Amino acid sequence: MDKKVMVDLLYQMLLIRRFEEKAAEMYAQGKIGGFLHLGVGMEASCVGAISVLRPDDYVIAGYREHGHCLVRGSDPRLAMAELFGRMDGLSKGKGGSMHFFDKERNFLGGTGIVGGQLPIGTGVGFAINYRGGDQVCLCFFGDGSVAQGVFHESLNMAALWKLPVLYICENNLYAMGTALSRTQSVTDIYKKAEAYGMPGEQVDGMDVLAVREAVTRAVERARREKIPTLIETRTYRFRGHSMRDPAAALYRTREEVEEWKKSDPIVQLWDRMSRDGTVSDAEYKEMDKEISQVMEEAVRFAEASPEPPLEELLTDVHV
Ligand SMILES: Cc1ncc(C[n+]2csc(CCOP(=O)(O)OP(=O)(O)O)c2C)c(N)n1
Ligand SMILES: [Mg+2]
Repeated sequence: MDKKVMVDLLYQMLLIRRFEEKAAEMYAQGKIGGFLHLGVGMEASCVGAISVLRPDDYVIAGYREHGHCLVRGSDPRLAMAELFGRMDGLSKGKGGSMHFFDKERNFLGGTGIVGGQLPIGTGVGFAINYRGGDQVCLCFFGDGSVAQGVFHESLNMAALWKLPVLYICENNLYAMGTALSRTQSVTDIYKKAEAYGMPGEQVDGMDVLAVREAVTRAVERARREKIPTLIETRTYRFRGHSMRDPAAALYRTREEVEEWKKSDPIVQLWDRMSRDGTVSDAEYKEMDKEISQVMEEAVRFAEASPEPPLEELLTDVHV
């Protein structure tokens, strides 16, 4: 693979990791209120998938969406300001962690309702066809969404109406504190595609190159032939469900977490690239330093941004 692409994938994953580590730090200092769900450990899934897209394609995701938005190209300063609840944030500081939105980048959220993005993503696919476009929509959701009726309704309609949508289930094996095996009779999510007559594929969600490859094939199918696909990325969150679940020790063992950390997607790609001589130690350190500066600047920007004024209270509100 082209060196530039690999370096970019590494950069994007590290950018997301450092953004979220900084967010956790700011949350601990009381600078971020409300919910904060981090995807530390899951970066390969959104980076591998979204790196395939054209700028005019669409992305929609759930509430663990910081990475999806950043890899789409949103400004980390605006993202941090959103977490801080400030006026210059991606959603004018009124959405917070779960409601990032970036119209210019066709990033359609940030959804707090589990599975809420599935019918919306399906509608985006319908709109693309209706307008005669050749864009695709990547619709990301967690394994917890699969138990929702909208998952099944959406897949059925997408296959029936030939919608250019990729349904990407980021299967991190837990929905809050509930293991997937306690709620699903079939835990290989990709197999559910078969019931709706669309291709289904499971991919190692800790391997950014594997995700990119699978998504490249599915995007081509959606763009050229209007065939939707269900992709299951097997992944893991290294931290708790949200910042309110820091230990995550009650529903999974420490050993399990440590085992998954061995396949950290950033370390994996970095190991591979350093073995191949694609990136030197010095280049990696330089990249990390540059990203750390981006995060410092993002925090400065967020702190300097004002809170939304009272007049904004009822703007952009859908009733
Ligand atoms: C419709 C609905 N039901 C319940 C909740 C509460 N809730 C928030 S997160 C969550 C778990 C979802 O897990 P999953 O889809 O696997 O995503 P993950 O947190 O693992 O990324 C639940 C049940 C909600 N937000 N929306
Ligand atoms: Mg989950």
